[in-house]
Amino acid sequence: MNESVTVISSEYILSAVNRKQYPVEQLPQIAFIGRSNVGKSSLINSLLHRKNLARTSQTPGKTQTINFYKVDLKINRTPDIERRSFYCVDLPGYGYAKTSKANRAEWSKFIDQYFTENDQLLFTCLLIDIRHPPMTSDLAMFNRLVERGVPVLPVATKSDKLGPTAQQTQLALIKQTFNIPELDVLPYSSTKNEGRSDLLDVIANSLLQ
Ligand SMILES: Nc1nc2c(ncn2[C@@H]2O[C@H](COP(=O)(O)OP(=O)(O)O)[C@@H](O)[C@H]2O)c(=O)[nH]1
Ligand SMILES: [Mg+2]
Repeated sequence: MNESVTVISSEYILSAVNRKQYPVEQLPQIAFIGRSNVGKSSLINSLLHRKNLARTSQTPGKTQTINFYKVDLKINRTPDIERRSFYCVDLPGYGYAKTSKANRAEWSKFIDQYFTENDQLLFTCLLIDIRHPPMTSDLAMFNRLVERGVPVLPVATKSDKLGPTAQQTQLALIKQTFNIPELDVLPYSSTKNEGRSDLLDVIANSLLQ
């Protein structure tokens, strides 16, 4: 069997601070969101096999932007080989302890603008650090997405930090907190690229539908 998904190319397109600045070209979108430091930039770099496309560890408090990356995939599903393009959309992180109320409200509006009436959005990866139970802000984000009808794929980052048994315990805990017995949480390690082919498969299936 030769079924695989390959990233042919990826490129940074633009950073937007409002809706008017979103790319003109209409492509399906897959978004990534999570608390700051959850490993979002690392995951995007790992997924796209790029060392430094999404900048890691940006200083908190800097202007928050929505970053669009255009990705071309080769999807090998015997007997067909398909090509598909999409935007990988890097959303600003949440959960800085130091963030003011005003900044939080601003962020909220900004994020809602992205999620509202976005026909191009296929699903959103909600990143949770596998070592910790989801926090209140994660649950709030999850509920916000569900309320807006956005399909969510929970991804447990930094899976290399735990052994197999502890991983299973934490994945179950995430499912329990989000109350999603029917959904799978995808473990991902950006340092080992574990979970990469699974995530590419989910993306490919979604693009082919
Ligand atoms: N061990 C390990 N460390 C990771 C992983 N992903 C991210 N990190 C580390 O976690 C920190 C935050 O990562 P970053 O990608 O900048 O997080 P972001 O703020 O969500 O974009 C950095 O020090 C990364 O090296 C991972 O899969 N495994
Ligand atoms: Mg980052």
